[in-house]
Amino acid sequence: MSTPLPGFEDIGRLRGADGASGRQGGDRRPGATAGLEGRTRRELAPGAVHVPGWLSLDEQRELVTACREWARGPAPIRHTKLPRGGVMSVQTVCVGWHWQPYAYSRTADDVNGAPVAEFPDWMVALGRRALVDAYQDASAGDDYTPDAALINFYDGEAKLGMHQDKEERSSAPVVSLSIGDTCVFRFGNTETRTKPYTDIELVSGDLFVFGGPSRFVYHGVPKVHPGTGDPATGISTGRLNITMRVTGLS
Ligand SMILES: O=C(O)CCC(=O)C(=O)O
Repeated sequence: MSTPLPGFEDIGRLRGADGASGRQGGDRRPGATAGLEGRTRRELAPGAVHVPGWLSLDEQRELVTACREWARGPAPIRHTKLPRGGVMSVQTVCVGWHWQPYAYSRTADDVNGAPVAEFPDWMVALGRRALVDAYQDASAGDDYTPDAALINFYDGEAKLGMHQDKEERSSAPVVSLSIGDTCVFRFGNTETRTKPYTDIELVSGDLFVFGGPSRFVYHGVPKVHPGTGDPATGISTGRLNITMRVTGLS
């Protein structure tokens, strides 16, 4: 078993090949439904699409490895402090641009002032492929160049309140990838934090895209189901979520 990285112990532990539970196994490529019968692509609202089982197990493992590196720093993962004194239960590290309530910057000024890690080309490619598959349109990703990602880690108690992603100066879609424990994802409306909303389960490997008329919908994570993830992803406990965005900043 790998040694947890300093300061990153609570983001689960990487397990070696012998640690694979096999619970998830099978073909996890886009469109595959191994062990997850009935979970198929669904458009929740115009522009908002859930694609279950989109990431293969290998892709999830690779993303976990990359996120673990980013979480180490130079601007390490942290519980974000809110302007009124609260602290988010979710832990977040950023790539490309650093987000702090409620703006983006190139340095992590509310952490240690370090420059944010560069947004890698492979993640741009992943974001483009996500749009093609979510929207079932071969050209949907052509103009999509995400330049910021927020990487959130949820332990069994963490939640994320209803909010809009609106610090970006672009209305390009948000691409969301989930790894680890299953959560309840609440997808609401553009007007209020309250009903009407739809609760869906996001399972490890799921893709969720919200763009077009759904881009500024309030959304949140009211519940994580501890112990539901597959340690073979590289996360033995907890949930990782990666949202890619286009900031529209230069
Ligand atoms: O964890 C999730 O699924 C949602 C994350 C989110 O809403 C955000 O980072 O703004």
